Amino acid sequence: MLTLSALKNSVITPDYDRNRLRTRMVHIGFGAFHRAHQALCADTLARNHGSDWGYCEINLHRGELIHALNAQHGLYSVAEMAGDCLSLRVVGVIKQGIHAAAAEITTALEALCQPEVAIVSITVTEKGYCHYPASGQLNPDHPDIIHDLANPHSPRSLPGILLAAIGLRRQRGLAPFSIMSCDNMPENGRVTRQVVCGLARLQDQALAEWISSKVAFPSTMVDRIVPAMNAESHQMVRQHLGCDDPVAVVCEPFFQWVIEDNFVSGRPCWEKAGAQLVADVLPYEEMKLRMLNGSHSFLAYLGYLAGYEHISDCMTDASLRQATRELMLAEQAPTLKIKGVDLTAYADALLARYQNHALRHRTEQIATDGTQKLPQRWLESIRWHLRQGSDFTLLALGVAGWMRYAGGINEQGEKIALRDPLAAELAQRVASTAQGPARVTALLGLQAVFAEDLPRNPLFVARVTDCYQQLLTLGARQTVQRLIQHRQR
Ligand code: NAI
Ligand code: CS2
Repeated sequence: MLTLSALKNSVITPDYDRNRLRTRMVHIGFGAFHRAHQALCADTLARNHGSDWGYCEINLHRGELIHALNAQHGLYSVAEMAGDCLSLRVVGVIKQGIHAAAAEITTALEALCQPEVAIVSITVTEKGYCHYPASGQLNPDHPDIIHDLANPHSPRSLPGILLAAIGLRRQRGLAPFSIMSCDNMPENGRVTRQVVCGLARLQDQALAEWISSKVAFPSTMVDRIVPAMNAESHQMVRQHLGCDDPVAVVCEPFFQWVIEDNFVSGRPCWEKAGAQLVADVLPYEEMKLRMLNGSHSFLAYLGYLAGYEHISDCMTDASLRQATRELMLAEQAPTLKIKGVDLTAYADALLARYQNHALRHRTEQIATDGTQKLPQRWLESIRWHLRQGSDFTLLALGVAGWMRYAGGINEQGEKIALRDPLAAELAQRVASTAQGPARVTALLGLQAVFAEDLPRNPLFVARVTDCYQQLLTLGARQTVQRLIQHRQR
């Protein structure tokens, strides 16, 4: 357990008065990313700028981390690693943690209804929004939404808990809060508004209208690579920290946060800690989602199939590295609207970040939840190319790589531990088809992912099928190698 007295001298600790902090922000989704990003940013503000913006943390699902956090009085450590250089810091801005499983749901709702709460931020992964990934609209058939419609006062979904809290605040005459998604989706504010208002419309039209006029849903672009912790990274942190910290995270030094400046009840001066406050986040979100996350997913599927365990291992393969660079510059960059950013320099900086071997970022981790990620990372770009009549071979290869991965058996004939909210549907489509064009057609039939247009586009279907067949006959490593050699001729 982390205690300040056990720490090594080199560790930076909160040197501000923690009692001065007020719980003005509630965060839902106390995962690795939030600990190394938004919470760290609030810590910088408290440390260097006298900010009193503190956090209450809510986890809707797993409770272990929340219990460990509370046992440490809200303290935990963040290790920034660049190659072999490490710096460790203890974050002190968290005042309380709540695990909102059924028994504690009232506590969670009360925390959200404290008068001074001005912002609710979110990192619950894409699947937490209970939406259709292709359209960003609420999926009313989602099991958690069905539950929340029947039990609006003890909800278990993100839209359900937000709606219940907003309803209570309105009833009690309290000011609304701003709801800020920090998940990797384009227009994450719009998606959050859609799922909350979508659920409200199914329950209470007047509340839906109140939300539309009173609650702000700022969008954000967030960037920092924060891999899942494992025994090895915990052991490494323990060595440098001086004690165990089950809540610790390891991350890269890079940090970026672009926030739509649209808050109804105030906000911290995040700009003092390096965030950019802008009127329109979408160009930044699209740049990051397509260049970074799009290339990450490409490396996740192709790299995993080629036998690479980590993103940094993929970077040692010259063809895969070159294919990733071309994917970013030839097939993603042209689709972007952002002005004033040197996209070649951005792509090269990403490749340099991917080389950070200290992060041990597993390809299998990034490969999870593919059905929730593909639309924003690849499919919108493919639609752009189809409209322009331009080449999208590498994007098609990415989609084929995901299909090969979703097949559930790797190139060594071993079972893949597929983790995806649509895993059952994927398995059913896989089981009913042999590997080959029929499998491609079956997987393209997932409307929540590919919508109606892409499966009907003969060029798209042909490109993906061709890449899929190559992956079956040549394997991922040789397919990528051949493609790059062919392009260099
Ligand atoms: P994590 O696995 O450490 O944490 C995920 C959090 O989401 C947990 O608190 C979990 O309880 C919650 N969650 C999962 N499924 C849920 C559901 N159906 N409903 C409600 N809550 C649910 O993951 P991590 O690293 O914190 O990433 C979370 C998200 O943050 C990512 O999916 C992404 O959208 C965003 N992000 C992550 C980055 C990273 O490098 N880890 C960087 C940029 C953004
Ligand atoms: C990754 C992201 O897990 C994934 O899908 O692509 O979490 C990525 O590490 C972050 O977005 C980097 O900011």
